Formats: sequence, structure tokens, C-alpha cells
Amino acid sequence: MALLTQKQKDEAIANFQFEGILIEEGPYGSGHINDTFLLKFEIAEMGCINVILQRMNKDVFSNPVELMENIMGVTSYLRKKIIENGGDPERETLNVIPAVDGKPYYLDSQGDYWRSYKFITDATSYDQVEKPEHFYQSAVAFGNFQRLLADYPAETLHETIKGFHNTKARFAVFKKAVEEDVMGRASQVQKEIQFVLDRENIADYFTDLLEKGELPLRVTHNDTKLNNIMIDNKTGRGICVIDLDTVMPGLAMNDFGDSIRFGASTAAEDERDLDKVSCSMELFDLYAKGFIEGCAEKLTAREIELMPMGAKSMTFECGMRFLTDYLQGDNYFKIHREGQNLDRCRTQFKLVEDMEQKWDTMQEIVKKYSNC
Ligand code: ADP
Ligand code: GN1
Ligand code: MG
Repeated sequence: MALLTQKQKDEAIANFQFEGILIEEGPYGSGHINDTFLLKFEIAEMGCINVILQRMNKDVFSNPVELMENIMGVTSYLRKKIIENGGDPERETLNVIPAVDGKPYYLDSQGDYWRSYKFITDATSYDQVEKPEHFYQSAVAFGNFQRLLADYPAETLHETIKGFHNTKARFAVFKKAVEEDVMGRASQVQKEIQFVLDRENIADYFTDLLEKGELPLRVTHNDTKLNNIMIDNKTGRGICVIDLDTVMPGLAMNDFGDSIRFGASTAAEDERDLDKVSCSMELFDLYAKGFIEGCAEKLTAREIELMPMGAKSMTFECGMRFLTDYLQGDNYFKIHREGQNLDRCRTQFKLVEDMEQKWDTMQEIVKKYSNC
């Protein structure tokens, strides 16, 4: 994405239906994809309100208009369900603030797309588990999200990123990146490259089963990391699932697995000291329990049985994506220091190795909950 100027941001701010006087603004959050800002407005007699403003990443999402159609469809569907269940639709789902022309996005004079959401108050998105209870609650919420969307008309959803979790196709892209080696970095990361090549079977696993028609496609979130959920500051509950850019038909095991690779890790995603990185079986257990409860009876026994594979496969895929991006020159995931994508790749591969060692325990844990 091209560098963002203040002028461009001001143009965007002027083109949404915001009320009051802008008194503060700045970058916000630690997402790897979009440019996120927090804006604070002062409204006479009402005090201050915060809103989220995002420049959408059009290198990653080639059709932002279709993407916003998905988001409008999913959030209005969730809104109805939340109201039926006596919940608070202002805090339990994302609420899009329209542009001045009434559209759910603004296209600026530079060709960039912007959107805005009401800020979810009194809640926090965590980059790492601080309290195990939060992780359990995030599992219930992500499971619930999938359950609530079980009857959503999946055929109306656009595929915002083609083959997003087609790990087999990503393996092919990875091999091409190694061959092309545009940055001349491959020779320094032979060990990591070999790690991927030795595990082609992981990359093929779900893609092959899907092709054989053995797995159900569901409406899934596809990016279930802990910082894509807002945890209520008072109750500690997972109040709202955010970052809905990749809501598409997908596999329940992948939603489970992506949460594990991020939240059950004992270290940050970009930790350099690999001795600190492992997959906590206590957190794995808590998450499995919460996710299965949250999905209620919707999951099949086979899906539950394959949850450890979801964890391994998503962690492997993510590590391979970080390595691919490192080899290609860090164009996809935002980096804040040289080599950050390589560091991220290494933590993922350390987790995969750790899961390989703890495989039997992971299987026993999910078995325990499949009978509930
Ligand atoms: P990215 O795709 O770059 O990860 P996100 O949509 O996840 O972007 O937003 C980045 C961060 O901004 C989130 O992790 C969260 O901390 C914060 N955020 C996003 N939307 C909201 C919201 N409606 N209310 C409060 N915080 C939000
Ligand atoms: C990205 O958008 P964010 O930061 O929540 C990525 C995920 C990766 C994750 C790795 C659209 O998630 O697929 O798992 O980084 N999102 C997209 O941290 O590619
Ligand atoms: Mg995010």
C-alpha cells in the first residue's frame, strides 16, 4: 500500500457521517493488514465518542466493495439474532458508520477505500492471553459466532481472498517464491525452507479431504486470532467478534486452529527467543472446551476429532505464509522491524514441532469433549 498522507486521511474523515468536533486521532491496534485509526469526537452535551476508521488494504482485498457487502450482510444478520436473544447489538457486533453519500465505504481521490465502525466501548482486544479465562471466553464467542451464522446464506458471500485457507495452493506459492528468490534471501533460510518441504502432507491434508467431499463447509471467520475479539472489561466475556474481512465458507477446524496457533502459544507471535515458544496444553484444553460449547451441537464428531489437525495445519500454513512474505520482500504482512516476518515464521514452526510432540495429548483432550 502507498504511504498515507495526512491530507488523504483528512479527506476520508470529512467524508463519513461523523458528529461533533474531532479532538484526537491516532494509529490504533496491532493488526497486520489494514491501517486502523482511533478518532475521538466531542459532541455538545453528550461528551466524547470514539470511532474506528480504517484504510482497507486493497493489495490484500482486491474487491473492497464486495467485501463491504459481506460485512453489511453478516453484521445485519447478527444484529437481528442478537436482538432476538436479548443482547446489545451496539456492542456485540460491528456497526458500520456510513459515508456521507450513504455507502458503507468511502473511495478517496487516491483510489483507496475507507470504512468506519462504532468503537466497542469498555472492552479490550488482547495480543496475548493475560488471563486463561479470557481465552476460554474468546473460544465460546468464536464458537457462538459460527453457530449464529450456521444458517446464513453462504452462497451470497463473496470470496474476499481466493483460496484463503487452501494450504495446498499456498504450498505451491511458497515453492515458487523459493525458486524465484527475488530478494536473494533463500540461502539464509534453508532450514526453514526444508521444514516446509518436509511437511507437504500437512499442506495437503484438508484440501484433499475437502476435494473428496468429506468435510462440511460452514460460514466461518477464518482469522480467529485473539486480537480479533473484544473482551468485556467488566465481565471478561468475549463480547464481540471483529475483523470480519475473511468471513467466508470454510472449515470449523481452521477457526479452532488459528486461535490455538496465536492464543495457546506461550510467547508473542514475533518472539525471537524460541525457548519461550510452546503450545500450552492447558490453554489448548480450555479453548477446545469453550469452542465446542460455543458451537453447541453444530459440530460433527469428525470435525471435533480433526481439531488438533486444524491447529497444526493453521500454524504450519501461517508460518509458511510469513516465510513466503519474507522471501518476497515483506509486501503482505506489515512489519515494524527488519526480519520480523522471519521471526514470526520461526515461532510458528517451533509451535508445529511442539504440537508434533504433544500430538497424543491434543487428541485426548478433544476426545474428552466430543462426548459432552
Ligand atoms: P486488521 O485486519 O489489520 O487486523 P482489525 O479490523 O482487526 O484490522 O483492527 C485492528 C485492531 O483495531 C483490532 O485488533 C482492535 O484492537 C481494534 N478495533 C477494530 N475494530 C474495533 C472496534 N469496532 N472497536 C474497538 N476496537 C476495534
Ligand atoms: C493477519 O488481519 P490480522 O492481523 O487480524 C492475516 C491472518 C494471519 C494473521 C497472522 C487477511 O490477520 O490470516 O493469520 O495476520 N489476515 C489476512 O497474525 O491475511
Ligand atoms: Mg485483526
